[in-house]
Amino acid sequence: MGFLQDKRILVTGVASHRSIAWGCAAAMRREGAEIALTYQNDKLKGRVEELADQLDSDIVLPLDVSTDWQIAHLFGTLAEHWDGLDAIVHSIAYAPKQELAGDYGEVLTRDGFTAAHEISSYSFGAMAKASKPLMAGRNGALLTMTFIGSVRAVPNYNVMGLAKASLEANVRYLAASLGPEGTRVNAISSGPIHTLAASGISHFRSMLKQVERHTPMRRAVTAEEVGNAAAFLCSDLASGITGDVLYVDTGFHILGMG
Ligand code: 0WE
Repeated sequence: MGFLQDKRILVTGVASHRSIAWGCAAAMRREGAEIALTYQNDKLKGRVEELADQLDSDIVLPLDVSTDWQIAHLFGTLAEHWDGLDAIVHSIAYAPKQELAGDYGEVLTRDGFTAAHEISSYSFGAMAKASKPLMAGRNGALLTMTFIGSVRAVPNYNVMGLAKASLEANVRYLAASLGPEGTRVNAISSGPIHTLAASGISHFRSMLKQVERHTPMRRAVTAEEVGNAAAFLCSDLASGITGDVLYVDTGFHILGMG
């Protein structure tokens, strides 16, 4: 029996079989969870439905986090399928592409800042709030994905770094808020992974190569490895862990000069 047997878990952010969210959903299914997936737009719908099929799931719902009514609608529809929800994986981020290349002080705009924070951080709190009726009182878990650019100045990561810092603060405030309900809230800080989202980023490949050369384990982390840690954090095995950021990055964050 898997360690997520009989858990119902909503996974957002699946765009392809390389997605971190897919690594999470697959690991969670392997451990016995029932999975529901969301897709961001009609272009991704068919692909996500095929992936859901591989998880024996037919709960595939639209979610674009840029409006509150879509978030409300998601949990309304989910409640027609499930009478409760045990965990949510939030694997959603966005900044305008032109703000993820070049010098921070040159490429920053008000609109880019707003979009990055709204889509990448606010959406996590909004989902936590909207899911409360389904999640309260069942030892639930919320999980989001962050990156070391939240706490270090990573070249080109720019305004996404600010948004991830906000997201990590969101994890702590939500953990304090929802702890009394029995809901735990955590983040995984993943090392860089070559996903569909990453392929839209200039210099990503050279940065990945550099991490592979220097990180203690001399290789990039995989979506499967992030998925295994995600499955653990959403399970009762992690019942004493909340408000925290777990680095799943083949050790990169422990390095100093060298
Ligand atoms: O958080 C991220 C990137 C998320 C992301 C990706 C895109 C691509 C397409 C956010 N917004 C957009 N906007 C788009 O238009 N990562 C942790 C991956 C990443 O992105 C970087 C990285 C790493 C690592 C950008 C610059 C430098 C390093």
